Amino acid sequence: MGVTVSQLHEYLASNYSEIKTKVILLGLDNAGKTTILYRLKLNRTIGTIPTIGFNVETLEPIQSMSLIVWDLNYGAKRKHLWKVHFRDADGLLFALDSADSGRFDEARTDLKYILEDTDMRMVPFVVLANKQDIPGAKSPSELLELLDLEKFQSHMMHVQGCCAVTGDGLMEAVQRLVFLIKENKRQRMSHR
Ligand SMILES: Nc1nc2c(ncn2[C@@H]2O[C@H](COP(=O)(O)OP(=O)(O)OP(=O)(O)O)[C@@H](O)[C@H]2O)c(=O)[nH]1
Ligand SMILES: [Mg+2]
Repeated sequence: MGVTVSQLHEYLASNYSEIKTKVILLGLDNAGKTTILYRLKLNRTIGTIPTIGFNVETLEPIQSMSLIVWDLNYGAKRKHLWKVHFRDADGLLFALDSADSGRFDEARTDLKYILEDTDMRMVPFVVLANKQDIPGAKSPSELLELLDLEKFQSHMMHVQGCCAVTGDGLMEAVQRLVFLIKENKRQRMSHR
């Protein structure tokens, strides 16, 4: 996109005041969602057990801005319960285990299911290409191709490499998402 992280930060800080934004954090089980959420919230790695239900935390990626992040896992058979959260979502973080290529098709199917929901039609998303520390992990550009992400053209999107254990790439991912949410809102307003 040709924008540096510090430029993004400056831009966002100057354009937000007291806005509460809702973000849903989805992805296959074991992708690292809960580790990501608490690395962002606490700046440390917590020991996790598989989530049953959800975790929700408020993040403040920039001053005067609250990001309410919902980390959801209702189980493979209860994905329809995600829909409750789609209605008022401003953005999606989709976590992926970049080293688990055996499950990329499954991950893409879930992403398609989410993005094709009527309530998610205009919602921007960032793919968190997590576990970049694991040897053999696919890079963001490889994942763009392997998951055929450019097919989701009706959504503003970005793929961000990250590692929840060290925190590398996570703040960039959040800032990218906030940027896309803002751009999306601005474009929709100008089309009215
Ligand atoms: N090496 C490595 N391991 C990670 C990373 N992120 C998460 N993990 C590990 O992956 C496992 C699953 O992490 P969770 O955060 O529980 O995954 P989740 O997506 O919340 O899983 P569910 O709650 O079952 O949906 C844990 O053992 C984490 O420590 C990472 O970036 N690198
Ligand atoms: Mg979890």
